[in-house]
Amino acid sequence: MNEEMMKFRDRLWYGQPAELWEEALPIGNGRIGGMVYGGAAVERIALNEDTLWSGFPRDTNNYDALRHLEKVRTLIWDGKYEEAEQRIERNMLGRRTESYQPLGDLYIHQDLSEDAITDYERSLDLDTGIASVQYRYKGARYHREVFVSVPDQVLVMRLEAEEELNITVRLSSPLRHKVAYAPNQLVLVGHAPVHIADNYLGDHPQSILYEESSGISFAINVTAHIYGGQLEALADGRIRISKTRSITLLLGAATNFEHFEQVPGGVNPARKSQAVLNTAAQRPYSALRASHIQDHQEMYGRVKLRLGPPIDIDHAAGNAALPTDERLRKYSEGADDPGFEVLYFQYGRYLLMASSRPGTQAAHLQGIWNPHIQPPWNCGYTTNINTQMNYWLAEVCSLSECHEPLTDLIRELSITGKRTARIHYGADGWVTHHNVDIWRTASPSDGKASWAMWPLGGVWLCRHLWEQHLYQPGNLDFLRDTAYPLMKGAALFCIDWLVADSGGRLVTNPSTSPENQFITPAGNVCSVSAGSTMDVSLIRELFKHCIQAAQILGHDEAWINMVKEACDKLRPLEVGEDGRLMEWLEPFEEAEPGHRHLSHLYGLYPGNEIHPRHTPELAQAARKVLEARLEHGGGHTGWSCAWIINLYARLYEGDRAHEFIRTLLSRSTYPNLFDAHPPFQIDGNFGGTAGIAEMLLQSHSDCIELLPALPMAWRDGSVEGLKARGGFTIDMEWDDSRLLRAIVRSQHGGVCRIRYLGQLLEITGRSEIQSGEELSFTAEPGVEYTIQIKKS
Ligand code: FUC
Repeated sequence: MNEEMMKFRDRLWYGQPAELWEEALPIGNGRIGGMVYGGAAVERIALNEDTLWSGFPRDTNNYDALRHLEKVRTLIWDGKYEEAEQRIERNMLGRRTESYQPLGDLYIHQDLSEDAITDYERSLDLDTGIASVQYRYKGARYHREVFVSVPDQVLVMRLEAEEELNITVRLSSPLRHKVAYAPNQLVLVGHAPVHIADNYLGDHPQSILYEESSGISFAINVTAHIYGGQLEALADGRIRISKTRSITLLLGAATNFEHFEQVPGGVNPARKSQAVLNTAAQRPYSALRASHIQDHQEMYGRVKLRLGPPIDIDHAAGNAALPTDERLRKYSEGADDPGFEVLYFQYGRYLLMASSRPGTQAAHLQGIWNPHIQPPWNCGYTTNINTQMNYWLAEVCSLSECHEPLTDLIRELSITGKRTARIHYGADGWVTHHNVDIWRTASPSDGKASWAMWPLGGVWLCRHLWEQHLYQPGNLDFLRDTAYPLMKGAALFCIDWLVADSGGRLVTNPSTSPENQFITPAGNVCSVSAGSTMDVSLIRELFKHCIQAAQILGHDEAWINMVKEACDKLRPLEVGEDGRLMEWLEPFEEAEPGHRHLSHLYGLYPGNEIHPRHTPELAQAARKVLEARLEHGGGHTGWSCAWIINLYARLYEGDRAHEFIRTLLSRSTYPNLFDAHPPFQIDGNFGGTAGIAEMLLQSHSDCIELLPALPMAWRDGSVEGLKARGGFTIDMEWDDSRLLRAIVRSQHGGVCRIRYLGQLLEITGRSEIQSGEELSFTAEPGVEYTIQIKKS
């Protein structure tokens, strides 16, 4: 590939090193993360390991909570919302969750003066998962590349130069640590705090509590391979490498975290990390690189997207050849650049691959990347939108194995959450509130009821189990052994949690609509009432999924009959006098009409209770909510904007959805294309990618819809490899806003109905395909047809 062609690959590139963390480029294997700054004289890679958290397992439940539940319910029925809220905040909440921690930094210092550097470029190639830095120094070429390997579980850096390299390698950590040079390895060992006293305030060491016997400890090990030259261990724990033109550095990292219920201490992290590093060190650089690229490309290459006409290298618009920061700036100023939107889409896929792989921890608010001891919102799992948004893209964008860590998190929460359900609410099943950490804290956090008093986190998470089933319906083992038991546990809690209102309808009490507040009849701002729309939407959906799952599995007839009965009695969605979908049971006025959460639109996206074809009145009422929120400044955080893209896609409003892609990328994106809440929060990246997919393909109702929300800005394009529910893979090509060609591949057989431009499509000449077979057709909208796909 020549240099001109390279510019058109899926890559981020810059003409100067990163100064800020939000300019550095992320690499990761789901477990080890690195932010590559790319300095020529001083390279810094800010490191993370996904099990390095503050704290240790402890009982965070509030044994007092249950005593207040009935009183709170009565206060709410009596309209004494303020009093109920106070009682909850004083008596029914728990404690703050723990924080994800930075691991440390790898520094490479080179003896060169920055002034003599020319032709500098650093980049991240999404297609290979390799970050590179190259430049000339006094005319000689220098090149460095770095990646984190899934197969070998190490970070690998290779430095090459036309002249002799003279470098020192140093490790450090913002946490308590020591560095030593053991034979052939630089080793840093350290400890995470057991508690961080306060967040939001920046890194204040005085508010950090260390207790080395109970917190998590960790190690980073670095070893170097040189080809000729010298390696010398310096007294202060650095290593100096000189007189060689090629160096390979391998970095391993580990903690002694074993399990959310176990006090860390049983394993020696340095030994654990060393063992992995020693195995990798036996393989030559070329083999490490080849296995990494193979693993990466097998997943990354599953989906290809083009927006805009096919690229003609000779006449390409200048955009793709611009450095990414400049490209972002031009785009933010209004330049049309659909190729940049493609880059953002693929970057979302890349980030999920880099932060969530089978066997690792699920991606949290910052994926796996974090330099702070007191990160914003503890870098936790916020389950009232953020954690789920991280996984909206997983199935449709063909990264379904990246979903597995979320399933593990749900499984573990069902264990801690069972105790919380019993202790806090005297309920069966399992429950989770809005903040979760590595210790699988399921109890409410402290603070305000508007965020903490929300026992529906587990119910929303269960949607992700059902989604996995819908995309892979052939995997009945998953449905029977994993999804159904967890969904049933969450539903058991809901059955106990629901209460009847005065009209006999089932609602929740107490209830909030995540993190919004209303004006009470007395004129006060309050968050607590009964039966918020989101609560009942979530519960209805879970009940329906349980009913369908039990039918497929032939399970639990008697229990399911009871669930059906409860489901029928749930409060329905209601439209207020102003034509908007109601957020609460009562027609309260919102305290913040432009609030960032769009909780009552759950049924439109990610849920499917509201649909422009099946429930047009509700869809119209949802549209009104959206417009009203936006009129008052809603959508102002990255994730909120990303949610809006998906909501407009579901309303078939492609141009409106595209407007918010532009807003997300222009207003809420850092130079390294990380999403800005602000501060950095990765959900907007993932939600944005999911939104782009949702505009091109939908499969949540009774059929697969091709190009359901295609904006004018994407008149031409093609996509390969998107996934549809039912186990289908879809390729499409379109031109001048009209579908030219589509290919449907089936993994599991089953019925496949396709809709395009509001019509079900005729598939010329064929009505049946076999499982595993391909079906391609020329799109001629107009005739209703169902493709029956037989099981092979
Ligand atoms: C929820 C949101 C905030 C933020 C936090 C991590 O509380 O309301 O905007 O994203 O999660």
